Amino acid sequence: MEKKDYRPMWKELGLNLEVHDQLLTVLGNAYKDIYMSQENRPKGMQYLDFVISEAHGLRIEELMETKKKGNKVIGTFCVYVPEELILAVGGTCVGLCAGAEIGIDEAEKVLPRNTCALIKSFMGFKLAGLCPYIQASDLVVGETTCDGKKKAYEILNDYKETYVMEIPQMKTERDRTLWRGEIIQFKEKVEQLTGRKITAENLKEGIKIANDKRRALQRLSALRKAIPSAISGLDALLVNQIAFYDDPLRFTKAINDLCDELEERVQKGIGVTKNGTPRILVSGSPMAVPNWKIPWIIETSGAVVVAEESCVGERSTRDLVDEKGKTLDEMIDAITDRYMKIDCACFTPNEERPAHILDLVEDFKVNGVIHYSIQFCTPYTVEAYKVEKTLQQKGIPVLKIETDYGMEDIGQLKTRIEAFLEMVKG
Ligand code: BJ8
Repeated sequence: MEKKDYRPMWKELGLNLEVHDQLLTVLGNAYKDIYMSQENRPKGMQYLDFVISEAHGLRIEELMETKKKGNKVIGTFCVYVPEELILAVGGTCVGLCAGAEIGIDEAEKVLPRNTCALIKSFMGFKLAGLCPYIQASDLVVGETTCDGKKKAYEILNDYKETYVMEIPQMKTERDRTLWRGEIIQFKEKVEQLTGRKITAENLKEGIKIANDKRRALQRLSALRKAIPSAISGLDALLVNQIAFYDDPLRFTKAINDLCDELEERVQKGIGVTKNGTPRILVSGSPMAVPNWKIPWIIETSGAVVVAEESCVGERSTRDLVDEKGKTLDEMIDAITDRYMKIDCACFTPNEERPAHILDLVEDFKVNGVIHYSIQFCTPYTVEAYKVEKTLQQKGIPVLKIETDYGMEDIGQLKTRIEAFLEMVKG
């Protein structure tokens, strides 16, 4: 089928058409090489292949359609932004482009070179005119997680209105009070932006939509415990990545269908790996589309990734919002508590995270952990020490990796990962 020409829409959104074309070509080729070359993929992945092929096309068209109906689109960069409040008023929450090196030259005009790749990427996407999601957004919501992000949002605000939520750095009662206040203030911001009131009824619905999506992802995660693995780590990562920008109702249905298929595979013992394939947990910084570098190296070196201890993975799907609340106040409490459980390395102390990693190692019968930090990401790079120590004390093999979005270190990383996998097997 002839692909629709979205260039008029991209032009209207103010994208840099020439460079955007180049980006789509690079992405299309990378997807073909990394994803379509995998063998024995579940049929349900065809939906995800379609979504990714239309990520800058049909999905953006859908966003523009919903905007025409008076609904708002809100762009985010962090799993701390409570999407329940956005869904409550018929809004759409989308994760913004932050996983590719393109636009870095533009980003480095306003940011120091030694800024983490994720931050440089979102700034580059905006400044180079390459992210249709930010262009389609009515508001960007940032957060005071790491220093790099919070200072970058001040600059981003010069180009796109950026509302910043204050995230506490600790988890005492006082911090919970601060965070609850932030959620209420954000609720008011959403109400002001949309001209719609958040009520107990619509918030209940928003909570349900977000929870249903998480439940589907939890189902997928649980199915990855099977030996042999019914799905590759690359495919499972893609599902978690697409969760940030697809329509939540359609996505939830598609992932539940995929899980039905995986359940059948598990029952029949059908897998994408052979017996004895090392099972790897990847832990650390989030991997936004199209950051597939590390799992791709791992899975083309004879191992399988069985879980991601990351915001694009377990950290954002593990906890649900308690649905028992009846009043608005009770629901805000439930949202506050759910988000306070996120164990991002921006918190201190962050003892929950090593404990969660140990649980994952046990539950998923993990043979080794690869700790991944985006280069210049201080929170995760520093916290890697504690993670490594905890794992070593239990005799669990661990490899620490620090890298950016570039491809220059692929050979070196492959050598290190292959040596690690040999050790894990031995
Ligand atoms: S809750 S992990 S999504 S902040 S990689 S920009 S931390 S220097 S992305 Fe994150 Fe929210 Fe935490 Fe999750 Fe800074 Fe590190 Fe860069 Fe990072």
